[in-house]
Amino acid sequence: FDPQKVTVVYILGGPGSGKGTQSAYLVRDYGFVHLSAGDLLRQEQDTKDSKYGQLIKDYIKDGKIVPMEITVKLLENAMRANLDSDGTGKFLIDGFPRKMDQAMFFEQSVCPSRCTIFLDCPEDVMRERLLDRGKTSGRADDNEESIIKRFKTFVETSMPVVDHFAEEDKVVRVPAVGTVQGVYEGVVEGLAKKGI
Ligand code: UP5
Ligand code: MG
Repeated sequence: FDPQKVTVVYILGGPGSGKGTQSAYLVRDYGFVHLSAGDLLRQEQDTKDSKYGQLIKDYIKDGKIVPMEITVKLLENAMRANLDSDGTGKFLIDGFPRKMDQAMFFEQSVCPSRCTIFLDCPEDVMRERLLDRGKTSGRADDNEESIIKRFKTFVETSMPVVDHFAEEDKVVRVPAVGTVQGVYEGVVEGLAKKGI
Protein backbone atom coordinates (compact mmCIF):
# COMPACT_ATOMS: atom_id res chain seq x y z
CA PHE A 1 0.00 0.00 0.00
CA ASP A 2 1.17 3.50 -0.81
CA PRO A 3 1.50 5.36 2.51
CA GLN A 4 1.00 8.64 0.62
CA LYS A 5 -2.47 7.47 -0.31
CA VAL A 6 -3.44 5.16 2.52
CA THR A 7 -4.05 6.29 6.10
CA VAL A 8 -3.97 3.69 8.85
CA VAL A 9 -5.08 4.44 12.39
CA TYR A 10 -5.07 1.67 15.00
CA ILE A 11 -7.56 1.54 17.85
CA LEU A 12 -6.27 -0.53 20.75
CA GLY A 13 -7.29 -1.20 24.33
CA GLY A 14 -8.09 -4.10 26.60
CA PRO A 15 -10.93 -6.54 25.99
CA GLY A 16 -14.17 -4.62 26.48
CA SER A 17 -12.50 -1.21 26.55
CA GLY A 18 -14.91 -0.04 23.83
CA LYS A 19 -12.93 -0.33 20.60
CA GLY A 20 -15.86 -1.51 18.51
CA THR A 21 -18.26 0.99 20.08
CA GLN A 22 -15.99 3.98 19.50
CA SER A 23 -15.14 2.77 16.00
CA ALA A 24 -18.76 3.12 14.91
CA TYR A 25 -18.68 6.83 15.78
CA LEU A 26 -15.34 7.32 14.05
CA VAL A 27 -16.70 5.71 10.89
CA ARG A 28 -19.69 8.05 10.99
CA ASP A 29 -17.69 11.25 11.53
CA TYR A 30 -14.34 10.63 9.84
CA GLY A 31 -15.20 8.32 6.96
CA PHE A 32 -12.91 5.53 8.09
CA VAL A 33 -13.33 2.00 6.83
CA HIS A 34 -13.52 -0.04 10.03
CA LEU A 35 -11.60 -3.32 10.08
CA SER A 36 -11.81 -5.30 13.31
CA ALA A 37 -9.16 -8.01 13.37
CA GLY A 38 -11.27 -10.02 15.82
CA ASP A 39 -14.35 -9.77 13.58
CA LEU A 40 -12.31 -10.84 10.55
CA LEU A 41 -10.97 -13.83 12.48
CA ARG A 42 -14.46 -14.82 13.67
CA GLN A 43 -15.73 -14.55 10.08
CA GLU A 44 -12.89 -16.71 8.84
CA GLN A 45 -13.60 -19.21 11.60
CA ASP A 46 -17.19 -19.49 10.40
CA THR A 47 -16.23 -19.83 6.74
CA LYS A 48 -16.96 -23.30 5.51
CA ASP A 49 -13.80 -25.06 4.30
CA SER A 50 -11.44 -22.62 6.02
CA LYS A 51 -8.35 -24.57 6.99
CA TYR A 52 -7.87 -22.25 9.96
CA GLY A 53 -11.34 -22.56 11.47
CA GLN A 54 -10.50 -24.85 14.37
CA LEU A 55 -7.21 -23.11 15.12
CA ILE A 56 -8.86 -19.68 15.32
CA LYS A 57 -11.61 -21.07 17.52
CA ASP A 58 -9.10 -22.56 19.98
CA TYR A 59 -6.96 -19.42 20.12
CA ILE A 60 -9.89 -17.07 20.69
CA LYS A 61 -11.37 -19.19 23.47
CA ASP A 62 -7.96 -19.22 25.15
CA GLY A 63 -7.47 -15.49 24.64
CA LYS A 64 -4.25 -16.18 22.75
CA ILE A 65 -2.99 -14.27 19.72
CA VAL A 66 -3.63 -16.10 16.46
CA PRO A 67 -0.42 -16.50 14.37
CA MET A 68 0.07 -13.25 12.54
CA GLU A 69 0.31 -14.74 9.04
CA ILE A 70 -3.42 -15.45 9.24
CA THR A 71 -4.49 -12.10 10.69
CA VAL A 72 -2.27 -9.97 8.46
CA LYS A 73 -3.52 -11.78 5.35
CA LEU A 74 -7.15 -11.18 6.37
CA LEU A 75 -6.45 -7.50 7.01
CA GLU A 76 -4.56 -7.02 3.76
CA ASN A 77 -7.38 -8.64 1.79
CA ALA A 78 -9.97 -6.46 3.49
CA MET A 79 -7.90 -3.32 2.88
CA ARG A 80 -7.44 -4.16 -0.78
CA ALA A 81 -11.16 -4.79 -1.18
CA ASN A 82 -11.91 -1.36 0.29
CA LEU A 83 -9.41 0.80 -1.60
CA ASP A 84 -10.80 3.53 -3.82
CA SER A 85 -10.13 3.22 -7.54
CA ASP A 86 -7.24 5.70 -7.28
CA GLY A 87 -5.57 3.63 -4.55
CA THR A 88 -6.55 5.86 -1.64
CA GLY A 89 -8.07 4.57 1.57
CA LYS A 90 -8.60 5.48 5.20
CA PHE A 91 -8.60 2.53 7.57
CA LEU A 92 -9.38 2.22 11.25
CA ILE A 93 -7.82 -1.06 12.33
CA ASP A 94 -9.45 -2.30 15.52
CA GLY A 95 -7.72 -4.71 17.89
CA PHE A 96 -4.54 -5.08 15.87
CA PRO A 97 -1.53 -5.16 16.24
CA ARG A 98 -1.59 -6.87 19.63
CA LYS A 99 1.88 -8.40 19.63
CA MET A 100 5.23 -6.77 18.83
CA ASP A 101 6.06 -9.00 15.88
CA GLN A 102 2.72 -8.13 14.25
CA ALA A 103 3.32 -4.43 14.79
CA MET A 104 6.80 -4.53 13.28
CA PHE A 105 5.73 -6.62 10.33
CA PHE A 106 2.66 -4.57 9.50
CA GLU A 107 4.47 -1.24 9.81
CA GLN A 108 7.35 -2.37 7.61
CA SER A 109 5.68 -4.61 5.05
CA VAL A 110 2.05 -3.53 4.77
CA CYS A 111 1.58 0.11 5.74
CA PRO A 112 2.96 2.39 8.45
CA SER A 113 0.31 3.78 10.81
CA ARG A 114 -0.47 7.42 11.32
CA CYS A 115 -1.33 7.01 15.00
CA THR A 116 -2.89 4.73 17.64
CA ILE A 117 -5.97 5.48 19.70
CA PHE A 118 -5.49 3.74 23.05
CA LEU A 119 -8.61 3.25 25.15
CA ASP A 120 -7.39 3.10 28.71
CA CYS A 121 -9.84 1.22 30.93
CA PRO A 122 -9.51 -0.51 34.32
CA GLU A 123 -10.01 -4.28 34.37
CA ASP A 124 -12.97 -4.24 36.74
CA VAL A 125 -14.91 -2.00 34.35
CA MET A 126 -13.99 -4.15 31.35
CA ARG A 127 -14.89 -7.36 33.18
CA GLU A 128 -18.33 -6.06 34.05
CA ARG A 129 -19.00 -4.94 30.48
CA LEU A 130 -17.88 -8.25 29.02
CA LEU A 131 -19.88 -10.40 31.44
CA ASP A 132 -22.90 -8.25 30.73
CA ARG A 133 -22.42 -8.53 26.98
CA GLY A 134 -21.83 -12.27 27.37
CA LYS A 135 -25.48 -12.76 28.35
CA THR A 136 -26.44 -12.13 24.72
CA SER A 137 -23.31 -11.90 22.54
CA GLY A 138 -22.84 -15.58 21.84
CA ARG A 139 -19.10 -14.92 21.82
CA ALA A 140 -17.13 -17.97 22.94
CA ASP A 141 -14.72 -15.77 24.92
CA ASP A 142 -17.24 -13.70 26.93
CA ASN A 143 -17.04 -15.92 30.01
CA GLU A 144 -15.14 -15.59 33.28
CA GLU A 145 -12.48 -18.13 32.35
CA SER A 146 -11.66 -16.69 28.92
CA ILE A 147 -11.82 -13.12 30.20
CA ILE A 148 -9.06 -13.80 32.72
CA LYS A 149 -6.88 -15.19 29.92
CA ARG A 150 -7.67 -12.26 27.61
CA PHE A 151 -6.64 -9.77 30.31
CA LYS A 152 -3.38 -11.62 30.91
CA THR A 153 -2.54 -11.63 27.19
CA PHE A 154 -3.41 -7.96 26.93
CA VAL A 155 -1.09 -6.94 29.77
CA GLU A 156 1.81 -9.20 28.85
CA THR A 157 1.70 -9.17 25.06
CA SER A 158 -0.36 -6.26 23.75
CA MET A 159 0.52 -3.44 26.13
CA PRO A 160 4.16 -3.48 24.93
CA VAL A 161 2.85 -2.54 21.47
CA VAL A 162 1.07 0.51 22.88
CA ASP A 163 4.19 1.44 24.85
CA HIS A 164 6.30 1.11 21.73
CA PHE A 165 4.12 3.49 19.72
CA ALA A 166 3.95 5.84 22.69
CA GLU A 167 7.72 6.12 22.61
CA GLU A 168 7.36 7.34 19.03
CA ASP A 169 4.77 9.86 20.23
CA LYS A 170 2.11 8.23 18.07
CA VAL A 171 -0.47 7.38 20.77
CA VAL A 172 -3.68 9.20 21.62
CA ARG A 173 -4.49 7.94 25.12
CA VAL A 174 -8.12 8.27 26.10
CA PRO A 175 -9.60 7.32 29.49
CA ALA A 176 -12.35 4.87 28.53
CA VAL A 177 -14.63 4.96 31.58
CA GLY A 178 -17.84 6.94 31.74
CA THR A 179 -20.45 7.28 29.04
CA VAL A 180 -19.84 6.24 25.45
CA GLN A 181 -20.38 9.84 24.39
CA GLY A 182 -17.95 11.14 26.99
CA VAL A 183 -15.26 8.73 25.88
CA TYR A 184 -15.85 9.71 22.28
CA GLU A 185 -15.30 13.38 23.10
CA GLY A 186 -11.88 12.39 24.43
CA VAL A 187 -11.14 10.49 21.24
CA VAL A 188 -12.06 13.44 19.02
CA GLU A 189 -10.01 15.81 21.14
CA GLY A 190 -7.00 13.49 21.08
CA LEU A 191 -7.14 13.03 17.32
CA ALA A 192 -7.37 16.78 16.80
CA LYS A 193 -4.10 17.16 18.70
CA LYS A 194 -2.52 14.82 16.14
CA GLY A 195 -3.94 16.86 13.29
CA ILE A 196 -6.61 14.32 12.37
N1 UP5 B 1 -19.51 -0.50 26.26
C1 UP5 B 1 -18.60 0.05 25.43
N2 UP5 B 1 -18.27 1.29 25.83
C2 UP5 B 1 -18.98 1.53 26.95
C3 UP5 B 1 -19.08 2.65 27.85
N3 UP5 B 1 -18.38 3.78 27.68
N4 UP5 B 1 -19.90 2.54 28.91
C4 UP5 B 1 -20.62 1.40 29.11
N5 UP5 B 1 -20.59 0.33 28.31
C5 UP5 B 1 -19.77 0.39 27.24
O1 UP5 B 1 -17.61 -2.94 24.11
C6 UP5 B 1 -17.75 -4.03 25.00
C7 UP5 B 1 -19.07 -3.92 25.74
O2 UP5 B 1 -19.05 -2.76 26.55
C8 UP5 B 1 -20.27 -3.75 24.82
O3 UP5 B 1 -21.34 -4.43 25.36
C9 UP5 B 1 -20.51 -2.25 24.80
O4 UP5 B 1 -21.84 -1.93 24.56
C10 UP5 B 1 -20.07 -1.85 26.19
P1 UP5 B 1 -16.90 -3.10 22.71
O5 UP5 B 1 -17.02 -1.81 21.99
O6 UP5 B 1 -17.34 -4.32 22.03
O7 UP5 B 1 -15.38 -3.27 23.22
P2 UP5 B 1 -14.14 -3.91 22.50
O8 UP5 B 1 -12.96 -3.22 23.03
O9 UP5 B 1 -14.36 -3.91 21.02
O10 UP5 B 1 -14.24 -5.39 23.11
P3 UP5 B 1 -13.88 -6.77 22.45
O11 UP5 B 1 -14.47 -7.80 23.33
O12 UP5 B 1 -14.24 -6.80 21.01
O13 UP5 B 1 -12.31 -6.74 22.61
P4 UP5 B 1 -11.26 -7.85 22.41
O14 UP5 B 1 -10.00 -7.12 22.19
O15 UP5 B 1 -11.25 -8.85 23.49
O16 UP5 B 1 -11.83 -8.64 21.15
P5 UP5 B 1 -11.33 -8.79 19.66
O17 UP5 B 1 -12.50 -9.14 18.87
O18 UP5 B 1 -10.52 -7.62 19.26
O19 UP5 B 1 -10.37 -10.05 19.77
C11 UP5 B 1 -10.89 -11.28 20.19
C12 UP5 B 1 -9.81 -12.35 20.12
O20 UP5 B 1 -9.38 -12.52 18.77
C13 UP5 B 1 -8.52 -12.05 20.89
O21 UP5 B 1 -8.63 -12.35 22.26
C14 UP5 B 1 -7.54 -12.97 20.16
O22 UP5 B 1 -7.70 -14.29 20.59
C15 UP5 B 1 -8.02 -12.86 18.72
N6 UP5 B 1 -7.26 -11.85 17.96
C16 UP5 B 1 -6.01 -12.21 17.49
O23 UP5 B 1 -5.53 -13.31 17.71
N7 UP5 B 1 -5.28 -11.30 16.76
C17 UP5 B 1 -5.75 -10.04 16.48
O24 UP5 B 1 -5.04 -9.26 15.81
C18 UP5 B 1 -7.02 -9.68 16.95
C19 UP5 B 1 -7.76 -10.59 17.69
MG1 MG C 1 -14.33 -5.44 19.52
